[in-house]
Amino acid sequence: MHVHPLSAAVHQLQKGNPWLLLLFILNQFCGGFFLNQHYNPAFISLQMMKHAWDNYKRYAWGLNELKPISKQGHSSNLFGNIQGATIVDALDTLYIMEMKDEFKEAKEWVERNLDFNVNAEISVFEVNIRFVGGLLSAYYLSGEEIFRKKAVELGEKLLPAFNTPTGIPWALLNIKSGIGRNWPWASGGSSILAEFGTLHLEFIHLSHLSENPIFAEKVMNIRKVLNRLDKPEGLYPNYLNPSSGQWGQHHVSIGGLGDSFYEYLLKAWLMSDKTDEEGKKMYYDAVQAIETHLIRKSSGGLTYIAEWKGGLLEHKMGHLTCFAGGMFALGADGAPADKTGHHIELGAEIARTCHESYDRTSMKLGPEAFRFDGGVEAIATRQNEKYYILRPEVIETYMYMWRFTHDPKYRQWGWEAVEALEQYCRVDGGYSGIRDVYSNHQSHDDVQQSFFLSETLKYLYLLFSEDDLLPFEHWVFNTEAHPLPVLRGDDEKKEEEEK
Ligand code: DMJ
Repeated sequence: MHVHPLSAAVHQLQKGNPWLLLLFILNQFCGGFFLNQHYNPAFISLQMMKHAWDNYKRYAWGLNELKPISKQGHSSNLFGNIQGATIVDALDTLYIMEMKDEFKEAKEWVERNLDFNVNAEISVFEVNIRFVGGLLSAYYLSGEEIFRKKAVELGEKLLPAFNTPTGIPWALLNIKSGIGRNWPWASGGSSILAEFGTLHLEFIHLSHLSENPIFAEKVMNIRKVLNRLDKPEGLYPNYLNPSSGQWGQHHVSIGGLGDSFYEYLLKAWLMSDKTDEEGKKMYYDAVQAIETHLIRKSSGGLTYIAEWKGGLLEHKMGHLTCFAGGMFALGADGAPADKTGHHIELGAEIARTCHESYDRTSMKLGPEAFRFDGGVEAIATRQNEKYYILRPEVIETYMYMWRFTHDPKYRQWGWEAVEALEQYCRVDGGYSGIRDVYSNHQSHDDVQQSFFLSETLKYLYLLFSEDDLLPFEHWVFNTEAHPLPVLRGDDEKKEEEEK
C-alpha cells in the first residue's frame, strides 16, 4: 500500500499533526527531497519522540508506562512496584535527540523519586536491561553522577538473584527480601537463556564503575556453567535449571527466550575492545550451529530462522528474531574463515525477510510471528500472532544494515515504518500497539511500551542521522538500545588521548 501524499497530508491535518503536514507539503514542492532522499531525523525527535514523551508526562508521569487511549498509567508486573520505567528507559534517547528540557526534568525525577527500597518482586532481566542499562547510558552520555550511583545501587539489589546452587540467577527476585524464584511456566523450574544470558554487558560496566569485581564475577560464572555443558548439535536450549545445572526442554530459539543471549556474546567481545576471546568463540560457534540447523530458505527465496524443538523444526519466525539481521552484520567483521561477506549477506537476507513480513500486512507493520508453512511465507496465520506492540527489532536491523552498506533501501524501509506508525499507531494520547496488522480498521491495545522510546524511536533517529553519532567503534548498544562505551585497556586509552 502506498500512501498518496495528498491523502496522507489530509489525514495528518485531521489528526492535528502539523509537523508531518508541513513535511508532506514541503516534500511536494521540493520534488520528494524531504521524504524520499534526505529522511530527516528531526522529524523523529520533534514530532514522534516529543508526542510520546509529552503524553507520558501529561497522563502517566512517574508511573511505568502510558495507556495512550485511556490516558492513564499502565503498570506491568515486570518491574514490581519500582516506578518510572519510561523515564529511565527514555533518558538517553532524550539526551541523544538533544531534548534538553525533557532530559533535565527526567533527571530531576530520578534524583527525587527513583526508589529501589521497595518491597517488589521484579524480573531480573527486564530491570537490568531497562533500568540498569538506562542509568548506565545516561551516566556515560551526560557524566551526571546521580545515574552512576543509582545504577550501582540497583545492581547491588540484583545480586541475591545469583544465590542458587550453580550461580545461574533466578528470573524473579524480591528486592527487599532477596528471595528468588523462576517463572512458574518455565520447563522444569528452569531459568531462561535470554534472561540470565543478558546481564553480561551491564554487569561488566557495574564492576568497572564501582571498582567492585563482584558483578563481573557473577556473569563470568554463567559462562563457566554453560561451557561445562554438552550442547545438542552445538545449540543452546532456552531452559537451564539453576539447581541441577542441567538443560530443561530442548527448545532452541533465536527469538523469544533465546535472542539476546547470542547478542550479548558478540557484544561482550566488542565491548571488551575485542579482548574477550571466550565470548567471541562462543558467538561464532553458536552462529555456525544456527546456520546448519535453524536457517532455511523458503521456496519463494526468503531466508528465515526457524525454531528447533528436540530436533524438529517449527517454520516460524518471531518479530523478536528480526534483530538477528543486525547482529549478523555487526559480527561480520570478526567472522572466521573469510566469512565477513557471508555474514553481511545473511544480515541483508534477514532484513529483506522481515521487511516482507511488514509489507505483506495491510498496515505495513509486522506481526508478532510469521510462518513459512501451509502455503504461506512471512505471514501470520494464527490470530494470536497478528499483533504489533511497537517493537523495534526490524528497524534495529535496518539501522545496522544502513551503517554497514549505505544501501538506500534501508532508509526507505525505515521511512515506510515511520509512515505506518504515524498512520496507525499514533493517537491523541501517544502511540499504541495494534491488535491485528492484517485488519483494515485499527484496534489499539492501549499500551505505549517503554521500549518504543528507548529503542524504536532511537534506532529510527540513528537510521536517519550521520554515522558519527554514536559510532560503533566506541559504543555497543545493550538489548534495550542503551549505548555503553567500549572499555579500552590503559595502553589504548593513552594512544587515543595522544591522537
Ligand atoms: C525489549 O525489551 C528488548 O529489545 C528485549 O531484548 C526484547 N523485547 C523488547 C522489545 O521488543
